[in-house]
Amino acid sequence: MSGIESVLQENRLFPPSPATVSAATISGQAAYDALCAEAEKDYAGYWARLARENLLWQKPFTQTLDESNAPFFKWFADGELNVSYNCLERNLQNGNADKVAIIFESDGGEVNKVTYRQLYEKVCQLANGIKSLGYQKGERAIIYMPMSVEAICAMHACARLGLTHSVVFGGFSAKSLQERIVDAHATLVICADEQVRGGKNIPLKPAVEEAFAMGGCEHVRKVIVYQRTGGKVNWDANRDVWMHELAANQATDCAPTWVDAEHPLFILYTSGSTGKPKGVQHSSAGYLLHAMLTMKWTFDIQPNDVFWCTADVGWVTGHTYIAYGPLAVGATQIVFEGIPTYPHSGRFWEMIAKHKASIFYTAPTAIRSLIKASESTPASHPRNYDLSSLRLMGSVGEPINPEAWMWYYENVGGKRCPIVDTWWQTETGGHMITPLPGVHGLKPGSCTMPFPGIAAAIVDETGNDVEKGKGGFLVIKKPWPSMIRAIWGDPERFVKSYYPADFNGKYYLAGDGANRDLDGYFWIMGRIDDVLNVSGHRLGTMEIESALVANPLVAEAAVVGRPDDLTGEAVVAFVVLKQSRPNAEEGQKIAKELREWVGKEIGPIAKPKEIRFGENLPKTRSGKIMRRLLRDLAKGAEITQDISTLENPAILDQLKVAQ
Ligand code: 6R9
Repeated sequence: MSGIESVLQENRLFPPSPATVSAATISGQAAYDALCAEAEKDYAGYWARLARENLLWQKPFTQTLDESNAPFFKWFADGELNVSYNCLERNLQNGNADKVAIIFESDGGEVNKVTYRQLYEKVCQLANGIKSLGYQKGERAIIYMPMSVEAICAMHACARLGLTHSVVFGGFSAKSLQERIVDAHATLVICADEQVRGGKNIPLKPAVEEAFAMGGCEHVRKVIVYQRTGGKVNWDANRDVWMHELAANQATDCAPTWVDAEHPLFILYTSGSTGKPKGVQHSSAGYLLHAMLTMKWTFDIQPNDVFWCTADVGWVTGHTYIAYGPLAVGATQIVFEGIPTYPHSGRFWEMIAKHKASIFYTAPTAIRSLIKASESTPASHPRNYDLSSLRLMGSVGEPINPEAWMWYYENVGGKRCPIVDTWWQTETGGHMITPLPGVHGLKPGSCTMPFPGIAAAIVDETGNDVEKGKGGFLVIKKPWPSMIRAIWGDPERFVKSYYPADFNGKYYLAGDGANRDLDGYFWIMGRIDDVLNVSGHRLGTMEIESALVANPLVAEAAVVGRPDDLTGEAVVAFVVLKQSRPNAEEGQKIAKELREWVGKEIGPIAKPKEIRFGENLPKTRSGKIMRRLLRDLAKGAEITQDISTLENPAILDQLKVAQ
């Protein structure tokens, strides 16, 4: 495993302060060890206890883990519950009815606070509206909306009725939307007229219409439209319904539809190493259990906290740590519509001060861009804001480099606030490896230790444990409640992707390389497959390649990542055109065109940062593209590897230059 055996040099250790330890829900090493020991001794019993203590069951489960059809595991399968009930009625019953659930701040800075009772009523009215349109448990709804209270309501209205939702990030193109509508066989689409980001209105509904025009979406019966801006939209009176009109005269109560523990709460599409995006299917009970436990143990949520996760509901982080986790534990949370740099790059710090956020959860890419901004625009430096309300901070989405960690720790957290660097994935549902603030000493850049009960390990190609200090494949050795249940419609791909036979078929293969230091701390080294991580967003190289070759000008394309100071990784595409290799000027024009094309095919996040043209791609005599070579070329590294098997060495010179 070359490249991930790097010996780590990070020796700084930040132990938790005695005050943090004594105040924390999981307080001290002994408390953590006791939980791990309990899970070790009676794995199913441990999760069963937690599921009984944390979830509200309509019908209690008697069976904990069903492994009879492994790796299609089932948890708490004969129990019945409703996820939205667990997040909303729970809070009406336990004295939180008038507590603020959501502090919403719009892109332009307007603030709207919603209590648990108001949220419950809004969700119920929308759910009743959806019911009145004839929708029933088991159908799928696509949600294509901006960050808003309404998007969270849409997710909960679906959950309340037993509809499986699939949120599509508002930055995805019409084509990506169409693929998801078709793959999920959705019958309902919930969207907005437009979204507002960085002071600009960006249309959403037209993308829905474009998606329909591509065909294959005939199963969609209705489109519910949230009026965000009042911008002009086309209207199909038979199909389109305004959300506010649909909800207006509905009852403010809506009895939940009880579902099985394993009922699919949602499908979320994510990039894999091959082909089209995978529809990651999650359960109801196991998923919610882990969302709650991690809110309680990782974020150590307390009644007076103001929690802020800056993710978008279009990603898994926005599902678990905005739409479900915080509500299930009765937290007050900030939901932000906009972007960190508008109207100025002190916006995050300004909002923390304004709303007195106490827990702040963001991504390394945001931190890096704000470091850069605070250097060029000193007024946006966190030191200019009162961040004394913060007590805990988190990081997610990609490895955080120690420099960014230190800056975050010193300048945002004032050296007082522990940082929980949480490693997890769309497929895992919630945190898997993370410090607990009252337990673990922190090392900048390490996600530290497994969450209690999570059997994380590092193995070699044959599935054997590697020694501490050595690199290998990150695996989870035992099934856990919030794990992916299936790839929607493709059980074979599920087994092949996550339980491949070469790792003896028993362990969940995460797709990340990792290293464990001599203290047992985990260090994530990044993906080992053809998945890139650009600004914390997962992109499959194959997906971008297929988008490129779908362009009439392109004969062949190979996409690799190269390290980028700001975005972690950047997309570099090597392209062979059907016409001859373009000169510099022509090349620039075509590169621009291809970038736009990829933006249309997938979404702006997938646009290659750089496109290089060659008469061919470097291939072995057997015709395989030499990707490792391309990676070296992309980062401008000297070519040291053996190129004797290369069919056409002359083209290397062409591919060295960016156009
Ligand atoms: C939650 C989320 C998952 C991939 C994962 C890994 C990377 C996420 C990380 C991290 C190092 C962390 N990743 N958190 N790497 N340290 N704290 O991001 O889900 O979009 O599915 O991405 O992100 O490579 O495999 P998802």
